[in-house]
Amino acid sequence: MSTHENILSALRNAVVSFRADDCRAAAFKALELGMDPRDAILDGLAVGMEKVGVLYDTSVYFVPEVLLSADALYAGLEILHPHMKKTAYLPKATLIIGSIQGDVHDIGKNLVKVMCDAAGWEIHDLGYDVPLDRFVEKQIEVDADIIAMSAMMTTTMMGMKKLISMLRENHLDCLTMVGGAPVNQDIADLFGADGYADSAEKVVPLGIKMIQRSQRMRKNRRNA
Ligand code: B12
Repeated sequence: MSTHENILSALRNAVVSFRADDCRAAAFKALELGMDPRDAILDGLAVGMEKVGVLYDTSVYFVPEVLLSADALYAGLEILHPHMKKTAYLPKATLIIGSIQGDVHDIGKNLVKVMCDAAGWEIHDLGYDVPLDRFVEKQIEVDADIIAMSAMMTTTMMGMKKLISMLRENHLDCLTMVGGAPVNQDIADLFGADGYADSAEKVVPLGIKMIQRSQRMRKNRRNA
């Protein structure tokens, strides 16, 4: 196995076996060996957490183990995140992000945030269990290009549909992006979202396409 693979597997194992110290050590090793922090986060930490998800779904792990795994993931993320190279993507974007009301799951949302931050975008993170009104208030305050919503439960997912309607009712001209395990493209379309991605690494390319499409539509409307 290559050194690259060894480090990825050390990161994944540290998350799965909830060893925060090992996770920190593997993260430092990744940096020392010049690994792209983005790979270490997405192919190491995030893949480890996906494995934890399977262990939870099959009742091998329960809530305490999952919480400890999340702590290990965050220990590694804290080390890797500041080393991510900022790439000034165009167009520049302002983004509001949060996990929908009733939903405390924030790991996926935080990974999305890390990728957008590395793209040099301005981010307003509202955290988790965010009341729908709070998204609307923040949009009025900062006039973001995109509102990114995360939901990990079928129940909280419905809040996305409501929030999209609330934004339209308030005539707030922003793009909406949805994601999280229970969401898929069909649901995103049904909710009237402007974009959907199934993983954090797809969010920046998706956001760029959404903004460019919306700019083209505005221009066409002006010229019509
Ligand atoms: C970790 C976890 C927890 C942790 C959360 C810790 C935290 N800080 O987030 C704790 C232990 C607190 C927890 C609690 C609960 N959980 Co839980 N949890 C999970 C678990 C095991 C893993 C989720 C995770 O972090 N995955 C790893 C990340 C990296 O993946 P991800 O979140 O999917 O994110 C990726 C993409 O979806 C996408 N993405 C995410 N957000 C966004 C947003 C945008 C805009 C875009 C574009 C993309 C995007 O990018 C991310 C990175 O690539 C899942 C099981 C599973 N298989 O998913 C259950 C799961 C989500 N939990 C579940 C449940 C039911 C609960 C509880 C109700 C359990 C209970 N009985 O108390 C509570 C809910 C509390 C609440 N009100 O929210 C259910 C939901 C079922 C459903 N369909 O409704 C699941 C699916 C488990 C199951 N099979 O039953 N949970």
